[in-house]
Amino acid sequence: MRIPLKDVTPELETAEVIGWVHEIRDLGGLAFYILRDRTGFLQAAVIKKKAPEAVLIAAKEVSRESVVRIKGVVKESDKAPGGREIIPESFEIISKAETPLPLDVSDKVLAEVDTRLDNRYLDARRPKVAAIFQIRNAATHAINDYFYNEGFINITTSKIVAAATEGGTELFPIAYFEKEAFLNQSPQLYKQMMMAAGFEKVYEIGPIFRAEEHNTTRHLNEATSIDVEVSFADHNDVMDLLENVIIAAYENVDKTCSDAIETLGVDFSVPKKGFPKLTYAEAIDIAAVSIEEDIAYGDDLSTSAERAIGEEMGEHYFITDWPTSIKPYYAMPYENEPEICKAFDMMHPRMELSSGAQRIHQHDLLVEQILQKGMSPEGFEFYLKPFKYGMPPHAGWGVGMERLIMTMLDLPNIREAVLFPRDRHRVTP
Ligand code: AMO
Repeated sequence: MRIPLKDVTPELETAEVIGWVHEIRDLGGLAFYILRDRTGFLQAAVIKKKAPEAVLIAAKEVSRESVVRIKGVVKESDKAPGGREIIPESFEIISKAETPLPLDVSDKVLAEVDTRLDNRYLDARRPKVAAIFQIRNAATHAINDYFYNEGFINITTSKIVAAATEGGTELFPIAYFEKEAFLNQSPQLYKQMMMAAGFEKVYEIGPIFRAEEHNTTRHLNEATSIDVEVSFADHNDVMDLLENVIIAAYENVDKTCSDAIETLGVDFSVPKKGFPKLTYAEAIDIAAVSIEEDIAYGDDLSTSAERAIGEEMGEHYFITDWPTSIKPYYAMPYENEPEICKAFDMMHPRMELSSGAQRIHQHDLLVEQILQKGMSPEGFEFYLKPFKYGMPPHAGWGVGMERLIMTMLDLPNIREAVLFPRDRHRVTP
């Protein structure tokens, strides 16, 4: 029976292992083969004068990144990774890798991001890359658990849609028989409709598609959104929920991924509850004194503005009370001051992680806001109708999964947090 490499110890005396040949070091009379599987490394030492003939033949023929099966005696060894090594009695090449490799898996030669993404299956053999996806898995697991334990219903909504949710521009049109259709930018309209359906607390973790032209280190054309909607809740309630979800994700990573964090060598700490809240007006004031370009009340926050405010804050924080004019039509204006609305962004010092709001639940006010934004209510009929038949007050948010992982692990590029990124130039692999 095959034993995971991390479980190979001298106490076993003998072991059968399968792994990839991560490194080969031939010292003449002695050759080392560092095997790798998803659990770790194991050194195989072939002593040429003592090894069986069949072992010598395979050991000579094998190339890096081939898959091999080795049976042999396990011994202590000070210099080997994990303080032990295996002395092969049999050495079988299960799948030989061609040479040269498209990418160096042992990290001796660092490849360009494009080469790495073109050969993602090889890139993901690198422990530093695998660690990111172990961590993403732990974060996703914790988020699903949190919602399940809090009584949320996990929903799956269609990604083929007839209308824009976040405004008209960033849509990918698709060929859908004789109809006009698009890839969905956000489950926004659907999660709101499920409030009309009486589900009360829903969430979805799924793809969103944004036809943004710009190619940056923090935008993808296909991203993963963690979307939430809650009835009988206001913006403050869902900001509180958002903090809890973020902290739950960090806590599970902290608890279950210490090896992966060590592999990545990142400075990891769980954020503290009670993220500070800045109003949009306060945020603009901070940006205005810190950045060179002009910025005034009513402007969107540019990347440099976000960075300046982030530096000042130094931890996760919220920006609240946005001008109604620059937030989507569905954000609820304050009753006594309708120029500002109950929308918020949740920020990491490096970038925006989430947007959310208490939503408008009154049909006529919603139609008014859609018209105000220069959009046409006709295109939204399926969405607007539920607001006429008993729509509860509700609030929600969306968090970008890749940005969450990118900021959690201080990754330089959002592409590091997704297995097969889709960007302005990439649709393969
Ligand atoms: P918004 O458009 O701000 O809000 O998106 C929410 C979060 O999703 C992530 N995100 C992206 N990540 C990578 N690449 C992209 N192109 C991209 N676009 C968005 C970000 C962002 O903060 N319907 C609202 C949410 C709501 O109010 O419930 C929405 O989609 O982390």
